Amino acid sequence: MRIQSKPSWVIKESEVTPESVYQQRRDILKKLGITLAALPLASQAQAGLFDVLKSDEKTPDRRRVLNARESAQFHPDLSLTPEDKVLKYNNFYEFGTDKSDPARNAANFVTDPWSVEIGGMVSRPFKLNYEDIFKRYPIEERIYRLRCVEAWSMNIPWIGFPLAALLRQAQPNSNAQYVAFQTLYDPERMPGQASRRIGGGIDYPYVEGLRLDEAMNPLTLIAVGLYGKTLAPQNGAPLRLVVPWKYGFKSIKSIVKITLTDKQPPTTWNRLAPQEYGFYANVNPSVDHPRWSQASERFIGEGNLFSSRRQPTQLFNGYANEVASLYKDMDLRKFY
Ligand SMILES: Nc1nc2c(c(=O)[nH]1)N[C@H]1C(S)=C(S)[C@@H](COP(=O)(O)O)O[C@H]1N2
Ligand SMILES: [Mo]
Repeated sequence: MRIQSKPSWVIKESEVTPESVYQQRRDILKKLGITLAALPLASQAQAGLFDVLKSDEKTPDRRRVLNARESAQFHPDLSLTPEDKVLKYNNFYEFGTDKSDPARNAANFVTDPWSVEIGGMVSRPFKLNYEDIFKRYPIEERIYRLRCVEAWSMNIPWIGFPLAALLRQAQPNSNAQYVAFQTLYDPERMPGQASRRIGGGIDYPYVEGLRLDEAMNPLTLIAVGLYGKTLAPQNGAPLRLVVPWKYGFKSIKSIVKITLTDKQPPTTWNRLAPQEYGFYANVNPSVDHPRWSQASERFIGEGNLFSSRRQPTQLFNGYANEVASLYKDMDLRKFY
């Protein structure tokens, strides 16, 4: 993996960042009590973070405040999508196919207790209980662009930890080349899994996959929160993947299983419409979806959806310096 001396997120966005939005972000984080930035990571992992989670203190929307170290590295100057849009404009077909469905239908989704099984071609398979995440992995805040294949995008302050940390702990063996992910399957708790009408005709559980080198890339995040709090159900509580250089459908929500394998795993959207959605799904302005262009995107920011600004799509969603080398000998039109 090649580490660039100057990552792309250091370069200022071409769009002017409205000062008010930037200031608002700082204020939000302050208000949420994100004050542990000065503490060394190890002591955060041992003390503060877990204590915060153990406390019964919950916000009105049942999310808990997370004390995460703000990472200055990741897009500190991006203007954010307002939190209410991140919470109300979602894709989570287990809770309905309309963008407004998940917020409503997932409101009472119970994610406690929760655990994830890590297994397959590893020497140390293990079961990770949700609460243990905060003891084992230092979490940090990273602002990432999220680019949906439907040509809209958001900038979101995620809280999480690199997937690589978890994979290293499982010790993938030398045959492992891919990582498969699986969402919870429970039709009683996920109405879209019980009804083809509500769930859009997907064969559940929702599954996704990455090549092992993609999974190990330092950008690839397991997110446990956003906007200073634990994830809302509609955003994939209690933990989901975030792969910022790929179309949003790769960022699988509410994960219960992670399996190392030697074969490219099946993925939900590829299985449903292979001509339209590939395994790689790298954001690419010059590889169009068969039914629409990917050259530009609607940025979901302040104001109503129809006034949102159009902006050019960036190759690998703006993360080319960090990930282009993963695909250097590949035809990106063929491996879309
Ligand atoms: N299990 C599951 N994960 C999923 C989806 C889904 O329907 N089910 N939708 C995907 C799509 S298409 C996108 S764009 C993102 C949306 O994430 P957000 O609602 O948090 O913005 O989640 C992805 N993860
Ligand atoms: Mo998407």
